[in-house]
Amino acid sequence: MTPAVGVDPGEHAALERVWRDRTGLWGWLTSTEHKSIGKRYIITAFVFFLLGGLNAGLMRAQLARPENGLIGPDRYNQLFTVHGTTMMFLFAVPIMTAMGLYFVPLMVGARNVAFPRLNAYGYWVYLIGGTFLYVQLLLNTGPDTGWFSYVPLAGPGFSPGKRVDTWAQTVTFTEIAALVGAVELIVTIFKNRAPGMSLNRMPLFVWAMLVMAFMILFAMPWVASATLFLAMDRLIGTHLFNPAEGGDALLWQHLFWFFGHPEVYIIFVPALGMVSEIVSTFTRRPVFGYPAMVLSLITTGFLSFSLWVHHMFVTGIPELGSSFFTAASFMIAIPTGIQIFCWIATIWAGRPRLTVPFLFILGFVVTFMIGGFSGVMIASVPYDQQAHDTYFIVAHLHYVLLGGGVFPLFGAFYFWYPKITGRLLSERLGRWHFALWFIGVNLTFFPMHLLGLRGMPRRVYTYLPETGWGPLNLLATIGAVIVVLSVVLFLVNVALSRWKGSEAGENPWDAPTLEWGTTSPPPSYNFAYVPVVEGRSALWDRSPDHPVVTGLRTDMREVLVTTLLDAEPDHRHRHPQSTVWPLLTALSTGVLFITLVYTPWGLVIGIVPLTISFIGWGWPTERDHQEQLREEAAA
Ligand code: HEM
Ligand SMILES: [Cu+2]
Repeated sequence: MTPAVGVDPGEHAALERVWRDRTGLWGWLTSTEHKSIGKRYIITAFVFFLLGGLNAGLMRAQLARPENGLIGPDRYNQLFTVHGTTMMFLFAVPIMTAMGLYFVPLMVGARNVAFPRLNAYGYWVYLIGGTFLYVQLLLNTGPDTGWFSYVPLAGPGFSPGKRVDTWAQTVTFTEIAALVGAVELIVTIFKNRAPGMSLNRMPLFVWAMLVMAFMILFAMPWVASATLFLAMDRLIGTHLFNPAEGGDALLWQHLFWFFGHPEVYIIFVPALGMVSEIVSTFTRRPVFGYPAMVLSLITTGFLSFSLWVHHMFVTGIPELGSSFFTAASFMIAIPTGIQIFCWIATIWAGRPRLTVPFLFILGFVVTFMIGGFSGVMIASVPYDQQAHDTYFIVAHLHYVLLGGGVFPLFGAFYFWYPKITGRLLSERLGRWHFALWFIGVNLTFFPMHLLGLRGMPRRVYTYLPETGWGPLNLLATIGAVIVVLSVVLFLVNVALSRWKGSEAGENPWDAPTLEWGTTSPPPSYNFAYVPVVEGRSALWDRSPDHPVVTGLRTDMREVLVTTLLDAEPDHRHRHPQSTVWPLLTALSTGVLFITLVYTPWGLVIGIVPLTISFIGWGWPTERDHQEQLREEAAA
């Protein structure tokens, strides 16, 4: 790789030597570089999106006409469960953390994430968990109790076999990976920002990632306890969820939704950050009302923890309680409303360039608002009692998840693809992709509102012709075909542009954030000279002979650690080498969790390789020793 303009070739060569991964397969397996991990994380999550889409396509094919015989009830149960589980646990949350793990270090001017080995571990654990789920689906032992696996259906009494255990362990794997990602993001943002990037100068995407990471930290432990309790009830005969023996079935729903509601905002909050970056770049002005934007993100994070009971309105909870959760559910519309008004103000005052990323943002606003409106409807108890468990809910949840998550993500792909690959995606194919996607999504999901109002329940594999649900279902399936076409077009675009796309250069969009201040793709060390940030829009506010940080060592991996509030230089830190131990530790974790599905002895068997790999992880190498000596000599 050639050095960036203005970088001394000697300096570049020295930095490359210490920061670059080994080449070949071994280098890939041992990499601890955030861009390498981030990229494979994004690709893996996208593959899970395609697999989840495949499940959805099969379901839509089955539902296209009444009494269709394509897929039987057992298969159908597995399909919607694996689809929901994939989309939520293996696609939406991981792809958001992955975007953070790739871009946050670049956006704050750091060389890598704070704990690079842990980062690699998180990715491998996630990959093993996802693969396990799909192996089980192919073996026809995929989970079949829905993505929230309610007890008592999911308990030992009604779901013998290993299907639910598979679900519980898949979720456990992804919890670990998500927590790892959250810890990485929080510490990197708090301690590795470039000098000058005080908290009130952080890009809105970084703020969104910070809020998301804290939400993961507070939400995941609840579902972790839930899946652990479920596994215990099933595996060693505890009765935590069994009312007959003093347990509590409703406890499951409280634990699950105390995580599950924040979960959708864990997907939505980073998307808000993406929207802000794209709006700002393509109107060429900072987003209007920075403090209001930041406070709205934080408020959304807090409020999202006070809504969970709106998923439980039909469980017979007291009326006063329901009213409280209705009010809270209405309230969450306020911070999102503020953000939308701030974007409108920004666009109003600027002159927007209608590039493909910007089109996806416009699509996001329209689609997400439809989902928001149906959300306000079902937040009111009497309406929810009517719509509960019908296709109205399926329509609503896809409008918010696709509108609030996938639209911004596609925008973000078009926006950042040139930074990752060095080439731009085709705008012409991109416009077709956008148009088909927008039409397809609305055609698939809008009719579901009507189906729900006409009484079609969710999670049914077929229906009678007399119900009259046939035509709208056919329409929805035609919509799904258009969605598939649009995604194929996207894949073609990605593949063609990889080879034939026009060269991006450092900053093709003239964007303000730091990641655009280095080559595309960035070198292994990100920045030859760690930048000093002079304003909220780092690149736009940069003075002609802008200052940089000098004096970091180039004969070993050394990074600058800064203070939490003002990002003043605090100390230097020796950064660990790449290693294979995170992979081995993840494999050991996999052995532990997967054998636990089949026998409680899994704990005893799995603890042995896990202990060995943790010891290996912490074992100092000769190189560590040498570097430590050099460090001491210099001090
Ligand atoms: C655009 C492609 C998609 C199509 C065609 C699609 C279609 C479907 C269908 C047919 C169902 C089952 C309805 C039922 O029988 O109850 C379903 C359920 C679901 N979908 Fe999607 N979906 C898509 C994308 C997504 C995405 C992107 C997400 C999340 C980010 C998602 C999350 C869910 C969830 C959570 C469920 C509920 C599963 C359950 O009932 O346990 N879907 N979807
Ligand atoms: Cu909710």
